[in-house]
Amino acid sequence: MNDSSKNPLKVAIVVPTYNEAETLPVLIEKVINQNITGLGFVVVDDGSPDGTGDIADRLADEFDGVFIVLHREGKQGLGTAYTAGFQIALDAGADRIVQMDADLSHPPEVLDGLIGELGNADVVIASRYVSGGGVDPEWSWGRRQISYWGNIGIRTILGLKVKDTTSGFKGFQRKTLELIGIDRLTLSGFGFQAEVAYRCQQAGMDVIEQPYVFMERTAGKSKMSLGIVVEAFFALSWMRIRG
Ligand SMILES: Nc1nc2c(ncn2[C@@H]2O[C@H](COP(=O)(O)OP(=O)(O)OP(=O)(O)O)[C@@H](O)[C@H]2O)c(=O)[nH]1
Ligand SMILES: [Mg+2]
Repeated sequence: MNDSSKNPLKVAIVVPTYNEAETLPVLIEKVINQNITGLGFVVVDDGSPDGTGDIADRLADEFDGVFIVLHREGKQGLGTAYTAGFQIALDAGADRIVQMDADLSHPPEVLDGLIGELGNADVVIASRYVSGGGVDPEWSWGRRQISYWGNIGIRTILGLKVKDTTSGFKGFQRKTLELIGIDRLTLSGFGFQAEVAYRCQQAGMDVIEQPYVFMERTAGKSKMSLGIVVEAFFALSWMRIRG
């Protein structure tokens, strides 16, 4: 952690990592290059065997501002990584909190607009499924169909207004995370993203979607698994029934 009083924290970028040694430094550099006022980082690493945690510590030492690295023991899932990271960002005093993956699927160039829109909304979701958004042109027809229809399925199950229900690229005003109660979020994997969108809608938050083009990871490995898909389907259905 490098806590500089010269650069007080306003915008915290929360990044969960598991074996992202190649992409994390690139992501951090690209985000820094966006020249965001009051920028800080929270990285939550689950003891990545490839040394991502050490790389995060080095990046934190080099950064002139708030950069907190949480080291957890063993892979504990995306959901708890995010909730732990959100809590750290709130405790550090961030006004705006942005969640992003480490694998460069989420283009940092979108950040400026996304953070700016947080002046007009409680939540801004970077979205593949609004005009101007999209997915990697290299994606096969089959992959596009799975993503598109999976997303429609989740929208229907949860009755969500938001178009991109599983986007992991979102910005929140501080009060939004305080209101939805991050300690009651339970899912991991992409189900977590839909759960957050659902809790925001339930809490009556103003949600804006801003287009972006999702790019496939070019390094490292996906942590997506059948277990995550099954969890999302059953847990989200149960969530809707229970309310
Ligand atoms: N700390 C932590 N981070 C995780 C865990 N699982 C995934 N991540 C991170 O969460 C982000 C999203 O994970 P991905 O594997 O890219 O999952 P995805 O984007 O749904 O799947 P792809 O589209 O295949 O990339 C990445 O930055 C991962 O390193 C975990 O158990 N713990
Ligand atoms: Mg990914």
